Amino acid sequence: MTSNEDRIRDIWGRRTPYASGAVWPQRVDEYLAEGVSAEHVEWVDGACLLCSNGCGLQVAVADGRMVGVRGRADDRVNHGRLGPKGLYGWQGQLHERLTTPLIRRNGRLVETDWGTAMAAVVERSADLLAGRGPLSHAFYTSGQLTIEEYYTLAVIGKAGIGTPHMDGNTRLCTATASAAFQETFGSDGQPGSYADIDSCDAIFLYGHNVAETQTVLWTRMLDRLDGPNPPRLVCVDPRRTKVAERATVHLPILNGTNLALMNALVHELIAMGAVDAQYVGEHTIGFEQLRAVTAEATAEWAAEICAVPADDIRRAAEIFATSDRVVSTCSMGFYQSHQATAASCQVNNLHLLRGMLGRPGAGILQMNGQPSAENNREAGCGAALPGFRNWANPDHVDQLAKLWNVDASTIPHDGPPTDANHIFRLAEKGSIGFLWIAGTNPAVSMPDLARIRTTLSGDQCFVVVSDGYLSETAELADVVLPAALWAEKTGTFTNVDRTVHLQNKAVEPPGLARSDLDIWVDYATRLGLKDKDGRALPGWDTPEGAFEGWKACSAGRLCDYSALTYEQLNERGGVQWPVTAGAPHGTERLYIDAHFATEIEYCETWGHDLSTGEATSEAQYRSDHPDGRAILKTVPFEPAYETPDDEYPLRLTTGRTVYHWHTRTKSKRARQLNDAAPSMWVELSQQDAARLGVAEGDVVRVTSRRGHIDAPARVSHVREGVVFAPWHYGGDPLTAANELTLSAWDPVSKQPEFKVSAVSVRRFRAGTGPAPAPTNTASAPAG
Ligand SMILES: Nc1nc2c(c(=O)[nH]1)N[C@H]1C(S)=C(S)[C@@H](COP(=O)(O)OP(=O)(O)OC[C@H]3O[C@@H](n4cnc5c(=O)[nH]c(N)nc54)[C@H](O)[C@@H]3O)O[C@H]1N2
Ligand SMILES: Nc1nc2c(c(=O)[nH]1)N[C@H]1C(S)=C(S)[C@@H](COP(=O)(O)OP(=O)(O)OC[C@H]3O[C@@H](n4cnc5c(=O)[nH]c(N)nc54)[C@H](O)[C@@H]3O)O[C@H]1N2
Ligand code: SF4
Ligand SMILES: [Mo]
Repeated sequence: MTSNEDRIRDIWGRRTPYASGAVWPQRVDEYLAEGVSAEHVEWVDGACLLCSNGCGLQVAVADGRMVGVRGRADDRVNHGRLGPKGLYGWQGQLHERLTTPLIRRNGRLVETDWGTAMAAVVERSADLLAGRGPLSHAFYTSGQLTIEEYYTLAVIGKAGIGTPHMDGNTRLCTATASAAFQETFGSDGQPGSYADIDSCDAIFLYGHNVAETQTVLWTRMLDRLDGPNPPRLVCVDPRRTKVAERATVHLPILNGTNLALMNALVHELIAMGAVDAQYVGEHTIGFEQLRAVTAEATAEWAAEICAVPADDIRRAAEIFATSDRVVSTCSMGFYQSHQATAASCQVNNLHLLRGMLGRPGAGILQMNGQPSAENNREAGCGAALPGFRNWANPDHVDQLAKLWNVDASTIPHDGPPTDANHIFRLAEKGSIGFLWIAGTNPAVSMPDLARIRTTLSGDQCFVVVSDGYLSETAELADVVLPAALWAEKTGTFTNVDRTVHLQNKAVEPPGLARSDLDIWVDYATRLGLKDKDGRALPGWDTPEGAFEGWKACSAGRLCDYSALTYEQLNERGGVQWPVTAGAPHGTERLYIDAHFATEIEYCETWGHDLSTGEATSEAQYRSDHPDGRAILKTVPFEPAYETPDDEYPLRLTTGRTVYHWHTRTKSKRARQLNDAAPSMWVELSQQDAARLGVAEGDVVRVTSRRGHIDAPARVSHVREGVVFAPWHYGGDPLTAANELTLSAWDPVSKQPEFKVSAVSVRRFRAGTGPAPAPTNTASAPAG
């Protein structure tokens, strides 16, 4: 047991090395507020909700208040460990919470009661539905709510109101993971398992700073790296992250060049004769096309574009070619990019070419970032039908119509559902007149913020915000509803490797705050949403009722929860879906028989052209005969939307630091986390800093075509030509990285391009000391 040690300084804690094939040792991490003793608290089971890793934990409660957390030793995900956010982040929930609804009167938000607030919401909603119909309505939600909440809103939005305008901030986060799974395997759904780390002989991390963003997953990798027969590690990241420091090969490619690298890795693998011809022949289609598109993509060709040595690209390909069990992870460095889906599909393709899937140690982890991003996708709360159903397949729509007892015509399926980029565009123009935002803070997290602020503050669209705090977005709303947060309500959520956890309610929410589930059921009731027989939609008002509804909806689909119960989750901690009568304790890996979800009656999509985003027709899909085989596809590399020129000569990329969670609503209110990274900085390479006459700590102005920010410079190990900015520091337009980013997205996943904008940097004024950036992370000072 390691209690109350300084896990700000020692981010990953004590090593517990282990050998390939052994079980990852337990190590229980605990943090209790000062003066609290472990004997005097009650422990409530749950899991951490501060990233997609989903570490099992228990919440310590004393006198009705949260006073600490400790990891669950028996949980399959973390074997007891917690990282800095997990240990300290909960304290942020104790401060500056919203405790009453707010309503805008004469331009100002004033306190009100629930009756008044909900009446205002329902009146506007009912008027618009009567006058302009369902297309006037949009719901923009989260990757941080519970399955029960997502599924409840899915039923309200899709069966009750019937609007196609529903999406989650998962669009900004893991839309590409979902898209890449659909294009390759026919359906969303993570094939691999965290247990693959225990026996792999190589790990490839593509645009994934796991050391800071899934700290406990990194401790698992570190424990392998420090044990006997460690895996070889390949890291693709323009910064020298802690991952890069441990890598066998680090490829610090220019941001925006991922697909060039991936096409070269595939080219070199084929050239080395490392393809498992039997596996490819039996279980895939599209090999000849893949070979043709990558025919010219040699290591030398990619080296020019990515600005890394050709030999390093070949070494990486060799590691893949000579390993028997590779784990690959892919994250925002790949997903928030102009050819995001294509690059991420190439990661899937490498595994297929070597037949490395569905067995221990050989797995793909297309990452989720947020703790329940997966659930928004599967429950159909966003731009998808529930249960990975295909909106273009009338049988799938009929299944839902039957389940919900509504007309199939109510369920939006005339065309693809609306993505968040377009929802905001329609709200900007007023064609969406009612926008409900829950569990996300787009006034900081969306690209091109000046535009988002105008959209949210204008009169053309009525904006409802449910949040636990008065966020930058809530400040612009017409009605603000105080939401219960994690551990103040009961509900389930699913992590990266399909592990479902149940968080039991541990404490009461503050003041009048209510759970999102309660709020949405109240809204549906007041609106009078009914099924064909006049029964209330949704037909539940408790988390367990919603969970039962979701189980029925998921039955028979890849994400099948039908045999999972709250009891089992409480007994065992995490359980991996699918959980069915045939697999009552869950399923470690998908596709162990190499039979994929591409049958035409079953699949979630007919696929897309990865260059243009144009949908493949059903007829075309049928004539390609995937029939359970995976689909190999790629397209040629194209340059990013914005590339450097004389006026904007540098490439900005944005991302995270270990100590903060996104727009910091929680982490800035947790003392240890806030003190560790209190304010904004930007990172420059030594070469660029020297050229620009910038010294450590000098305030620089970073300017793009959209706006500018001012911040102290950290001269770090980011590669030459690239500027890195954390995007956590909203609130002040002069420190919010998204003032600089552009409204552009991948054509298939529609995930915004947060990782490349052209910028100029100049020294603005002298600093007062080193930049306020961490020194023990990727942001460490150079030299
Ligand atoms: N501490 C912390 N942890 C988090 C979060 C948090 O806010 N804070 N958020 C969670 C969420 S929602 C998410 S989505 C995940 C994200 O987790 P990550 O994807 O690991 O996080 P990022 O920092 O956005 O980006 C990862 C890396 O991509 C690199 N990169 C930038 N541009 C490119 C490029 O063009 N190509 C390549 N190959 N790499 C590039 C960056 O240098 C960065 O190190 O983290 C989750 N975990
Ligand atoms: N430039 C740049 N921009 C990015 C990214 C990047 O890498 N670079 N990453 C993108 C990614 S991956 C993501 S995931 C998004 C994240 O962007 P956001 O979702 O906007 O960020 P959060 O700060 O997590 O906002 C979540 C909000 O929900 C509230 N909340 C938490 N729990 C609950 C709950 O149970 N109920 C309700 N009603 N509210 C709750 C929190 O207080 C907070 O205000 O940002 C994206 N934006
Ligand atoms: S790795 Fe993620 S889930 Fe685990 S403790 Fe840290 S923030 Fe929480
Ligand atoms: Mo994310």
